[in-house]
Amino acid sequence: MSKTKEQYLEILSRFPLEGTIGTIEPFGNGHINDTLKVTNNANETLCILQRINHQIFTNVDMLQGNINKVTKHIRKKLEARGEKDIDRKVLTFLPTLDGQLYYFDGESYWRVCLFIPRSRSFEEITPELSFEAGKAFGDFQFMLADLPEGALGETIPNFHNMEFRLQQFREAVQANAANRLNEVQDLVNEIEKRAKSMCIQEELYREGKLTKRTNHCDTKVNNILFDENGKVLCVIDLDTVMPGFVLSDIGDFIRTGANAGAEDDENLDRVFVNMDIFKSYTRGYMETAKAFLSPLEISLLPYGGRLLTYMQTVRFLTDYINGDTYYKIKSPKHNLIRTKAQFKLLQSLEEHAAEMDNFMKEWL
Ligand code: ADP
Ligand code: GN1
Ligand code: MG
Repeated sequence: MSKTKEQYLEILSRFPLEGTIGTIEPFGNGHINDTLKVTNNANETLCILQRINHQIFTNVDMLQGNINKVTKHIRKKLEARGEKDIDRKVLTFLPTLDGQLYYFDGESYWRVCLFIPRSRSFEEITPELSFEAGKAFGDFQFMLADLPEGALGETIPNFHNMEFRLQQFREAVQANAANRLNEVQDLVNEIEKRAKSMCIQEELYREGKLTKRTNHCDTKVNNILFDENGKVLCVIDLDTVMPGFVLSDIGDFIRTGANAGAEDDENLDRVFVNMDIFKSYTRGYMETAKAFLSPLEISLLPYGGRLLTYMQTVRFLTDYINGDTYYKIKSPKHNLIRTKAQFKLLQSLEEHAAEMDNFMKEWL
């Protein structure tokens, strides 16, 4: 539900913004929150205004508390390294005039963060940029690795827990709420065929062989801001930064960045893994992440790409079977189209598994 300009102005008046507001327009391609770009009357971008989807992020205090801790922690690390231009290298959220981390208007929850000038994000990426993105996501995990256990809450409990996602999927299949099961039975079978082999992380965790780390958990290509020279400025979209399994942050980038097609491509011939992107992202990621990864984690990195692609296939199909209750959709079959595209990518990743494992030998 979009608001009138007067309503947005009323929301923005709760935050310490200077100057006169010009335009307020939708921005980005997110599937969950509503993101708006706000300019001043000189047409300079001032800030990003977001309506938090509180059906999904039910604990907004925890959510904004996490983001506050993460951005402060990263800022301190950058200061200690003597970095320059820090305001473009970490997000700055503005507290409201009465000192809160968000504003509740009686209906929705709003937050404002400063716009990072001369920055851009990409939906598709080159090998050069993906090397930089890999370094940035590895460094992001590295900078947060010393946050004390329990510092961050799980904003969405079991967010990347594959056993839990399969349980939700099976409940959806059982209920068949939108009466769509017949149409997707083949895909359901393909998911069940792979189910056990996709829950390795949870098993290794129970056996004490894998620990949890602080992850970004949404390392899509468009969640990184680059400067005009192709250098990474900043990792953004921090809603899902939380403790979890390490494969999330390489896996989701492979799923989005190394896909030659789009996440929702209807032309499945376009959807396959781009090995150059996989290799350059992994090289970049290993440059910063090898400092903390265990040999087991390193050996599992290509599996991470398959896992996150499988998980997204399961999540899109679950939502389609449920009647589209979670992701924003642009057409009635959007979640089914997304499912098919993700499944095609998964098959391509499976075909390249041995080649990817072989590539990891350099670090093992
Ligand atoms: P969503 O949940 O909608 O994906 P994001 O926080 O990822 O929300 O923002 C959507 C897009 O807006 C990003 O891909 C990026 O291009 C742009 N963006 C977000 N925050 C900023 C910022 N602080 N400065 C500049 N651009 C931003
Ligand atoms: C959602 O908000 P956005 O579009 O960056 C989702 C991710 C999915 C992604 C699929 C909180 O991310 O987990 O991987 O869509 N975020 C949440 O594109 O569910
Ligand atoms: Mg985003």
